[in-house]
Amino acid sequence: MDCNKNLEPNEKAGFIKNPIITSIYTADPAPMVYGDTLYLYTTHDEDELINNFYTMFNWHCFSTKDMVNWTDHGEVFSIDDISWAQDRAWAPQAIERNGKFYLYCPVHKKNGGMAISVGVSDSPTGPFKDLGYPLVDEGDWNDIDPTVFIDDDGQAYLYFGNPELRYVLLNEDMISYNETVGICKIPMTVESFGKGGHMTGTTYAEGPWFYKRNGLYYMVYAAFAEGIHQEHLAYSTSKSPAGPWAYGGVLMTEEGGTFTNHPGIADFKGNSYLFYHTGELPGGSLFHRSVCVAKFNYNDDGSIDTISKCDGVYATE
Ligand code: FUB
Repeated sequence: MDCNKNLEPNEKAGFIKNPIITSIYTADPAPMVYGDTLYLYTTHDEDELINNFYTMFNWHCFSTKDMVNWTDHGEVFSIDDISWAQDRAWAPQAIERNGKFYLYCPVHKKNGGMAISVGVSDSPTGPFKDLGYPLVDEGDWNDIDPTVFIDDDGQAYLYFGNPELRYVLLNEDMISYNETVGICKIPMTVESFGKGGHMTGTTYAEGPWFYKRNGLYYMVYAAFAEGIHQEHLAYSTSKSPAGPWAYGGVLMTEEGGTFTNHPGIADFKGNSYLFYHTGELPGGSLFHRSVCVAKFNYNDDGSIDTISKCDGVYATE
């Protein structure tokens, strides 16, 4: 489905055109609104693959003030900046606190397994500096795809994980967590994440995106339906930041055209946006993805209807 074909040539200047980044292959979009600007952090799929697998060494940043015109800030953090990392610069998320910017990034360690690095910068566009050691490192493969949120009471949460959803309570410094509470495991139940085809028997797979709206907590994530080996996007809600979570439904069907999909949600200048990725740039594949965006609305009860890939390509009032 090519939504952009619906636009007349003389209309395109004022409209979102997907994929929004066309200079390089990008995936795992992570929007962060700061001031009047939306910063978009992405992973970067290299053109040349190693061992026919995800070949990813750095994170990039793009910004916009109108959702149409994008500024490319280039590479802002890299595997080369993380002394203990080997490769797999996977899905990041950024947040600002007290004038500093924190970029949480999963990486493959030199001694095996995945772990989460945090890069710190005085600017949203970096450069980011790693701590010199992992923030979260359980010694297994679950520690990927961090999502960070600061609640109204000042408590920051870092959720992450594939196939299990786990979280830590970040300390106010944002570079350490409450080790007394430790790493909390969310019960992976059908009530919370729907009956599905991933390893826990639920739909939940990876790529969580945690936020709060009108007192309701949302977890949006990449998910597998039973018997379908391609990710769709789904969501769950909770009245508390630690759950219990209640399955909300499918947010976007398997229309991304790649094995993975990955959500990023942002409210910006009066509109709500879902960022995701597809394989739609020329040469696209499951290892050559491209970031896209759709505009959506919440229902009065906070639920979200399934979002189409074509929603919002006309959006920029
Ligand atoms: O891009 C590498 C990995 O694929 C991400 O960490 C996952 O969310 C999936 O998109």
